[in-house]
Amino acid sequence: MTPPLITHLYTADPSAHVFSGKIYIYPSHDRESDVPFNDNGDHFDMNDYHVFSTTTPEPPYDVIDHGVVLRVADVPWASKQLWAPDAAFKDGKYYLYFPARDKEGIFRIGVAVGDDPAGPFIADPEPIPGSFSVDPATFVDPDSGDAYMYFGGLWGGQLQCFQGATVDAHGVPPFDASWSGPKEPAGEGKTALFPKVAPLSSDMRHFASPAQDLVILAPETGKPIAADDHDRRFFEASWMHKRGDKYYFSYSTGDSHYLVYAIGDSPLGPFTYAGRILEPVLGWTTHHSIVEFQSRWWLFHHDCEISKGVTHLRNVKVKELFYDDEGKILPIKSE
Ligand code: FUB
Repeated sequence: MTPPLITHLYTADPSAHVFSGKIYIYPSHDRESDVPFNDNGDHFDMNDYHVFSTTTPEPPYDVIDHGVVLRVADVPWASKQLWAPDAAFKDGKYYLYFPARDKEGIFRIGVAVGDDPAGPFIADPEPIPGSFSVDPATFVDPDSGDAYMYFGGLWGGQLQCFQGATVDAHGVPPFDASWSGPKEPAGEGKTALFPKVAPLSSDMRHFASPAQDLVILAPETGKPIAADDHDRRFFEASWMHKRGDKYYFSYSTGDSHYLVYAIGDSPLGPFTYAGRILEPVLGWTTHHSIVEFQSRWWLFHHDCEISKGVTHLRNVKVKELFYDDEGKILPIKSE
């Protein structure tokens, strides 16, 4: 069994990046709460972020906790629920991206800026215009230097609440509260909802153009994944990495509990579903990142080993990831 990487706090949703020759991990900081469990994830009531770093993804780990780098109280527009964050580096600055509910209870995505990968980070006073839902994952293309944000999460993450045909000045449909709760498109002939992608502007604090669907195709039909295909449809936990000239978009299937991936030739898609990365783990959620370190590839993810299965009290783990000769990820079968 892979040992937890961090044991003195509950941590989840690890976004790992190599900055200055070290692995920095930007996870959610889970905590006990008295909010009742529900399908909306209200019990995931996190209120700050820590940053961690390590020089080895193999035991014995040497993880450093750099302490609290941002609190919900430091974010002028946010009310609660600091969910899965990510980070990026560009032109000498580090950017921490994070979802939180705004004062109206709607999830938006914020950015906080710092001079060091270990923080601290100062939050912009407003969420990123045109952002909504949860789970931002930022990808800076190692070849072009272009930056993109991928985001979205169903049910508690509210992605299904933004389906209208009309849009505001930022290209975002109005929030439709009638889709709140465990709802999503379903039925014969219906297409799944897709994650969103937006190119980031050169200041890394705005979308250069409105977010668009990142379409995921079924390999056997070449058509978009069907809404009822819960073993393969996008639910949450976007991540992008590039290996060779191929782009790999990976994600969680939510209520079927897989980590899966799709391959494409452009960061904007389309992507074709390519298979599973990780089977269900202990706990409801599964969420990850994939990073190359010293010419080997690593899957950071979480499960609920330390809390013995309490869904909102999770712990980060890391496993080596292998590819076959055709560039397909070899699925990790079990612990
Ligand atoms: O940590 C809160 C939520 O749980 C994340 O935003 C989801 O991806 C799931 O891991």
